[in-house]
Amino acid sequence: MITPSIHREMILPRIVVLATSNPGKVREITAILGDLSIRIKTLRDFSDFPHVVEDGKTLEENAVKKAREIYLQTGIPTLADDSGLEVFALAMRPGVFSARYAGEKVSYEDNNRKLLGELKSVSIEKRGAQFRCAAALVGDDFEEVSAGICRGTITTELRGTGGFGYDPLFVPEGFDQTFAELPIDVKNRMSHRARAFLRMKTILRDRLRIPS
Ligand code: ITT
Repeated sequence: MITPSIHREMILPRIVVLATSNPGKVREITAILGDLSIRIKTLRDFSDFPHVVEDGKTLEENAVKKAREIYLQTGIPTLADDSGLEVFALAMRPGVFSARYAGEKVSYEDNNRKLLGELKSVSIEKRGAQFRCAAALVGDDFEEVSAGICRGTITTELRGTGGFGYDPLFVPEGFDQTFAELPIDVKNRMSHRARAFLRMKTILRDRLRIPS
């Protein structure tokens, strides 16, 4: 005979909090995890959540910190994403500082303009870059991290209106369009975030005992 607790595990989707205030990330991550039997809550579902200071030296440290602090507030297994753009000609900058490259409280446009300015005299062959994403999952007795990278080049002008952040400047390897010009399902198949969260799917299934 099936016991009530086992029965509940089999039929109720697990709830997971996605600890990001970036709507672009929410759209992408919910699509990437779409076939997993979980219910995703975002920070908007909670009236009061702490602002997490991102003072880690690496994307991994920041991702774990964001997930850990929200998990401690909610008691619900929490996912977080910390990502950045690493430009080879700029010694991997802006990297962990991608969100505040042009300063505190700046717009995506400000960051993109700054990047174009810094690369003004760099030829197209030397404009190689990569997006890197660290995904973290924190729960009762575990902290897990998975990472993903997507290589490409930085254009000389802004192109496209989709996506967010540096997407109008980033052409992924094997394509001619920027992430902001490509359909979102194409980005979601091969981006840094797709790669990190595809690995995270296996971890989620294992840690939260989600049936395949
Ligand atoms: P949360 O911390 O609330 O998740 P955030 O926007 O502050 O949101 P990050 O600290 O991870 O996120 O900052 C990463 C920055 O890198 C982000 O603001 C973008 O400018 C850029 N970025 C990250 N992923 C990107 C992507 O897929 N496309 C374009 N730019 C991206």
